[in-house]
Amino acid sequence: MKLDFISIFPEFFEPLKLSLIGKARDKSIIEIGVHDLRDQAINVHRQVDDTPYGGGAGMVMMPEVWGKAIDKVITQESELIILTPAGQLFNQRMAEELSNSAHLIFACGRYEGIDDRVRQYYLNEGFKVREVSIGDYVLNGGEVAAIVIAEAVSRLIPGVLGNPESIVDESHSEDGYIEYPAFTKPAEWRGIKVPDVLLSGNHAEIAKWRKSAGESRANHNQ
Ligand code: JBZ
Repeated sequence: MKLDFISIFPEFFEPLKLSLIGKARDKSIIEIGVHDLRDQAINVHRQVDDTPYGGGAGMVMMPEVWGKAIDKVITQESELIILTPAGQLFNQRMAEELSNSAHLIFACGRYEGIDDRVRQYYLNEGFKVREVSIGDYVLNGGEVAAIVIAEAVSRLIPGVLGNPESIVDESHSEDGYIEYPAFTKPAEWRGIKVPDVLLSGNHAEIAKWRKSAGESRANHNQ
């Protein structure tokens, strides 16, 4: 899978050199491209934003600049992901869908967003386009959101995770499923004991306890 990130802050993507994603890049399971939007500016000021038609606060990112940047990386197999707080909420089901894609392009906006004609244009040209948000809170731009999505998606690609079994059992692997709490040694810490059943060796009882503990954890986190 190829992942391209377009942003005015390419340095935001340095963490993708680390850990499992870094290793997957070394193994060529995933390929990552980071592109400075400002390299596609159309004037000497290297301007990427302008005042909104209709007035109001903030600036809007210019369609000509985004069009040039996207045209450089897009192909018939690309999916264009525009990060915006107005987008569809990202979840594990969307991560699974996106993990089947050969090429994801993350358009990371700042300011009040990207001129909507960019979305309209690539949709009209027949490309897969989605507006996505990672949650109901305010961020300064799409970069952190894009990294969240890239991590959730890339760990679903065969060969990225050390132990692929963990994928099927973990929280959110099915809608509403929350994993049971975990314990390791010592059996008592600061006066708090590990539940006896987990030390019993009775695997049927352990499975029962874990199911119930996962359900109550899901409930108290509501
Ligand atoms: C997001 C226009 O740039 C932004 C600004 C905030 C923002 C995003 C993009 S994506 N917040 C979110 O997913 O919450």
